[in-house]
Amino acid sequence: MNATERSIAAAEAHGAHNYHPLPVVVATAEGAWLTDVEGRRYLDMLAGYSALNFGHGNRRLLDAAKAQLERVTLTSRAFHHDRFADFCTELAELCGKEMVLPMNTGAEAIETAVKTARKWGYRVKGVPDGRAKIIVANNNFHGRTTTIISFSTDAEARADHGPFTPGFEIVPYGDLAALESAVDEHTVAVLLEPVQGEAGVLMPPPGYLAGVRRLTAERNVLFIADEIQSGLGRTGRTFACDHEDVVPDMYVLGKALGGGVVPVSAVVASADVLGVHRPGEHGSTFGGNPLACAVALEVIAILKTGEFQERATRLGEHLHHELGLLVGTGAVEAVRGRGLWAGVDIAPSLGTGREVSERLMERGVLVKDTHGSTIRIAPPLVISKEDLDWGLEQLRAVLAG
Ligand code: IF1
Repeated sequence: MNATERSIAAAEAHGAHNYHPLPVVVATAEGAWLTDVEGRRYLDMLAGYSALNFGHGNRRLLDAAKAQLERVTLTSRAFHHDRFADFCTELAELCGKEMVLPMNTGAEAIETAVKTARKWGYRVKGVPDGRAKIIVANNNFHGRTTTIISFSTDAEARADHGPFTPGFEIVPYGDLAALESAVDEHTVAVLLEPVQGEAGVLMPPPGYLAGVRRLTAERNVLFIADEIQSGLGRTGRTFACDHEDVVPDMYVLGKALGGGVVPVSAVVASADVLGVHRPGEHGSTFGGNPLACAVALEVIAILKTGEFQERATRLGEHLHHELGLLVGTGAVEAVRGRGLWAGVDIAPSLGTGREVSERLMERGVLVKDTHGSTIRIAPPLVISKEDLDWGLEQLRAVLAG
């Protein structure tokens, strides 16, 4: 057995089988490129599901992490530390909000947003205790905790994980009329992805986000935008909501906020909303730790330049132009997305998304399928036009059979 086979065999023997990874064992990475244990190189067109927007081994992020590693990495929130205030101040400013509640994973931030909305409902809006309702969209993906899959429409995510958490209602994504009729006096929030990632990079109908914003403002309901995957430059703006000039009541952030170096997530909102939390009512051992704050502060500084949003816009236009040429050729049935983010529906006759991903892997490109014959394309935003074109060349070659 070679190093790849040995590593995979051991992983299968001792790692739970909650994933079915492509048969590649990554050893090092730099920019948009990965190198496996055999020394083979691959173009990364997944970027950790948008956690690696700023590329592998980003020098600014590694230097920020290394400097902090030598100072202090964890204090718990039992004490202050000297990066926390700056992190909260800078992130709140980036979002145009007043307060930040830091966590670690996206799911933890979603759970924090759910708990915050319910608490706001009882303590501010005056919803009777235990009656708070949160409206979500079908085909959502917000994480994998028991409460979050309670409002999932994905049978696989829900199977054998019951009993489920009540207090959620599901409406069709993009359907404002359905949302309007679902909002009632117990509704405390609407939770949406501004672009539905796992569903296959589904874009909202034009005006939908603005309509949700108007409706929730009128009905005193919190609009929670899950920008964990769509945010921080991926679609060409700092937030996907920016494309419709929509400002939600709560931004839920994760993935790229930690630069692909450390898990960092957060809920960002006004003091009226996040001010509902009192000491001891919510928290996490690692939430807002010094290392996380140091890296996230560098991510925020990078985002403030606008450089990556501009790259995602410019290269994204090129990506979508090239992918658009494949539609109608018989190989690709549809392409969706914005910026350096695309969902590509491959003609099922050519294979499943997994099969296409395996063929791309053989040509040195790594992507991830979502459902059926859809693959997602989401490279690090540092990718060069030449590398993007080379990746597209491999896709055209795979689709040509
Ligand atoms: C896996 C999917 C993507 C997310 C949005 C919250 C979270 C995610 C919009 C939770 C996480 C990850 C989870 C990862 C694969 C990936 C994923 F396929 F699962 F659905 F990107 F589409 N909101 N998405 O996309 O954040 O707790 O993971 O930090 O679970 O396999 P997390």
